[in-house]
Amino acid sequence: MRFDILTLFPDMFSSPFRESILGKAIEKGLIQIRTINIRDFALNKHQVVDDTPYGGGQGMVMKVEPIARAIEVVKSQDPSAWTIYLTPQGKQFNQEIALTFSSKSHLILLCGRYEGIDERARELFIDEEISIGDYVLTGGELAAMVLIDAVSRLLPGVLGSDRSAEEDSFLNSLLEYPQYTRPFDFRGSSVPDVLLSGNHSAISLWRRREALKRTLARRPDLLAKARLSNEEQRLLEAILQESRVDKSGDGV
Ligand code: 4HQ
Repeated sequence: MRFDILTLFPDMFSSPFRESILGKAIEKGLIQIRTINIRDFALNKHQVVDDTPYGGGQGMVMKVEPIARAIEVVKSQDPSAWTIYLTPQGKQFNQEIALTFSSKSHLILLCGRYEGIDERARELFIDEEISIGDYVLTGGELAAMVLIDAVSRLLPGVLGSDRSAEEDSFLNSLLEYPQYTRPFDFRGSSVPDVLLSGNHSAISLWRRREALKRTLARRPDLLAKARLSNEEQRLLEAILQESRVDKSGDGV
């Protein structure tokens, strides 16, 4: 899979993608990440890429021509490339969108700075607008990195093992169960006994209960749209029943 990043700050991308899993994926040729400096496509003498907004107001707007030329160069090499603009005004990124993008062969990611890009660049060259969340960044670069990271780890061979079943678990909308490793006792806080029991069905049952409890407590919105198995449904009923008993104060 290829990612072409259009940015005014290509250096921001060097170390995050050299490290660890993505670095290995690049070495193995599973993903290819290119940065393209939008400034190289400014034809004016001083390579100006921004200008003041029509109508006045604060800040600067990224000019349409350098963006247009940069995208057109990439698109002329591969007309099938899908062009994404990172913006808080876009559709909110999630695991399902990551999965959809992972089946594309070539993404172009446009990173805006300042007050964003000229509206005509969006209308004429952008296939889809994506937001990584409701907060304001200084530019689209970090958002592009988040997207590339989440998409790349879904590609075959990028993670060591086949994790597809686990990805399903998030798409099925449950949070993960708690994890522990050595030591058994840390400052008086110990690991739940069941995890040392060697009883695999008891461990699996405990984990499913904990995942349900955690999702209920922290992300009831996820639980509402979760597709639970019959057994998970029963476990959830039992958890809800327990919490009703706790609240009623019986036996206290
Ligand atoms: N920005 N999700 C403003 C973001 C952002 C986000 C990128 C800041 C675009 C012009 N991008 N520039 N949140 O905050 O994607």
